[in-house]
Amino acid sequence: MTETTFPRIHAERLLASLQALGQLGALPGGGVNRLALTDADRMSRDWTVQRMRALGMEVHIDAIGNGIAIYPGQEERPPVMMGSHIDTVRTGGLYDGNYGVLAGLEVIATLHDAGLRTRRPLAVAFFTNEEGARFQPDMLGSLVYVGGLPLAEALATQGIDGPTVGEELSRIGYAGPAPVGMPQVDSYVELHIEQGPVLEQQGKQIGIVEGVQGIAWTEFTLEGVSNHAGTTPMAMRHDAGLVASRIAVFARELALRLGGRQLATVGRMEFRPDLVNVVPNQVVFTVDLRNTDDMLLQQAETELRAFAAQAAKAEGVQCRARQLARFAPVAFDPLVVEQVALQAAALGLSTLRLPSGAGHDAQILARVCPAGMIFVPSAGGLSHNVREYTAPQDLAQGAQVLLQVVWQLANRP
Ligand code: HGY
Ligand code: MN
Ligand code: MN
Repeated sequence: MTETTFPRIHAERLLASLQALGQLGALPGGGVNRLALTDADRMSRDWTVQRMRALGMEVHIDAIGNGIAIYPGQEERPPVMMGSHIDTVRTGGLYDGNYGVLAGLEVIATLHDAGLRTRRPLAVAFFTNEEGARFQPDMLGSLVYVGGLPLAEALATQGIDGPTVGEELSRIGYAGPAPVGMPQVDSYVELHIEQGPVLEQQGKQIGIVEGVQGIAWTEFTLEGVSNHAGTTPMAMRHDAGLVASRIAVFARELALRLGGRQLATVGRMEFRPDLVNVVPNQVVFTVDLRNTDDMLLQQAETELRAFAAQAAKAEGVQCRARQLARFAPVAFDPLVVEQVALQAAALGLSTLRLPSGAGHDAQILARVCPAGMIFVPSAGGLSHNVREYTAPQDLAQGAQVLLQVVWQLANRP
């Protein structure tokens, strides 16, 4: 097919579906709170499964709650899969994850309306707990799907609010009957907002994503001695709060000192007993380190843990570190990357090749099949923020590139 004969996606239908899904877990002032396996996530799953079935797709829910819908092809072969996630962070937007799943369904609807079938079947998936906000690690559902995390271990994972993945999956009715890892896929294409400022700053319409940077999440637990804020001399304190603060400052300074693409974020920090007049005896907090260079990422991890141990010792505080997630940098397959470049060019869209700063299910699927991603610009580079926004034209263009990429992949010899 040349670009003049590809069916065109229906932009209005895609935009309307994003708005409709965005109502599930909607926050009063805008944005979405749909933490994995909450009731809001259940509602979004129900809504998405209903749309998959309305397109005549066969829907499978597997034992970790991944939803995989199949649009049969002319031949019985492994499908070309599109997908992403529909769980969000606590202050999420309409597009992170949701856009990739709904654009996949828009591709199916467009082909269905045109009465078109590809040689290989097509699949659209939503993966459980991509965000890793409530349960760690992130990309948990796709990791189980590719055999990177045993199902039992994933189900036993306890969330930051108490219940385990298994308990919550059962509670919301998404502990599915399908075996994990099925169907095996031919290739995987994930359409996603960039979530960063690069495409917008460079005035580019499509990101040709070459890979994903490395991610290392560590949880620190510091145990000091609670004491009276008014009677305890400074020299007698074992202040877990002080040590946590020093480590947080060190993490920022470490990223600035290493420079390049090194990133460091302290996103969670819980003091106990968390009272104005008590020297905290315990602090639990997280450090998120990222880098496209795995050697530098490992150096950052080593320096961080060494500093944490030394700062805790100096204050007479115990320090425990627990790895919550670690993913090495991933390079996507040229089969997919070059198809994204070809189809974006065929549509006359300006492009930029770049790595992904955010983690995605595509980096996990890349372990079992050729995988790649398509980015569209994020206004102001904002994401994981209720003001997350991508212009309708960009959303539509990205979905059209997705349609053409999967069409070529699914019809190749
Ligand atoms: O943390 C990430 O990069 C992704 O949003 N889970
Ligand atoms: Mn995402
Ligand atoms: Mn995200």
